[in-house]
Amino acid sequence: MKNLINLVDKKLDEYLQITYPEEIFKAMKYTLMLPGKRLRPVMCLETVRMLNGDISKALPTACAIEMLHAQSLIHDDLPCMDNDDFRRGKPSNHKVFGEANAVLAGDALLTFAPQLIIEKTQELPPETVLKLVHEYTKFAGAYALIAGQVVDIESEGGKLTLSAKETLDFIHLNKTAALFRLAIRCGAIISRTDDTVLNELDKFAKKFGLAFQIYDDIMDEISTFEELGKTIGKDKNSGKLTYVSLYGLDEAKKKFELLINDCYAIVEKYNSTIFKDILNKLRDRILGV
Ligand code: GRG
Repeated sequence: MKNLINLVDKKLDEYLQITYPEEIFKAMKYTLMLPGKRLRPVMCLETVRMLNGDISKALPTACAIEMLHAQSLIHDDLPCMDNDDFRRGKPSNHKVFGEANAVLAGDALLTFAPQLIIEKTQELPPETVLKLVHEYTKFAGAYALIAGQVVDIESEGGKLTLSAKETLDFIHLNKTAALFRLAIRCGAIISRTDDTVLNELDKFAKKFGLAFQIYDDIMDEISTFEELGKTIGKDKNSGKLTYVSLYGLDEAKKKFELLINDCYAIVEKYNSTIFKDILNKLRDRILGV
């Protein structure tokens, strides 16, 4: 896992070159290069490895997905969205570079990412590269990531069109699971796997995404700034719709456990210590086993 994280960090730094006007590239690199868990690019690369593909062909895509993730964090922290002053243990992007540059840095990461997939992917047929860019645009856009954020903002204002449970699942399938789906689906596409495997891994990614969001919601209650690198207890204080606020801590833990067990059952069929390690880390932190 550590080797894959180091490889991703090295390639992120290499792909994103600073040039004139330096300020925008510095803002893009600031949040991108802060130490995140790199779960999405690692999952993309590990999917390729476990399906016997060549991870060098997946590096541009894995890094592009981390860029999209960084973009979503930068925009999510803006005063007009979640208004968070800290991210990855440091002041948020707009606190360092100002709001205008933070908006532009997010836009620039969002658009540079597919450019990277197109320019740097080697030894894959053009149809495969087109499929990867298609997946990227599908999951980044208004039918997934943006939809999740819109409904999240609406729900904070008390505007619910669906039931609270349906709203919460909609938000997190789109806001959180979408990028795990993107990462794993791209890994499967690069490995030229068949649709049965792709669909099974996609099912894993959806369940993992929901489990990860419940983990994130529970951590907002039980963790510290030092561990998470962002403001703690914000969801509770702002009356946000979360798995903990809707179901309570114990029920949220039970939901997490069911989802994570489903994830283990799928991963069991594949030979991946990295996926198991990720599941173990989340499970142990929440359930303490
Ligand atoms: C695509 C134009 C466009 C906008 C994006 C702002 C936004 C719309 C969406 C917000 C998505 C968001 C911030 C979801 C939260 C998902 C989540 C649980 C993030 C934390 O992920 P970790 O813990 O973070 O993997 P690190 O820092 O470790 O990478």
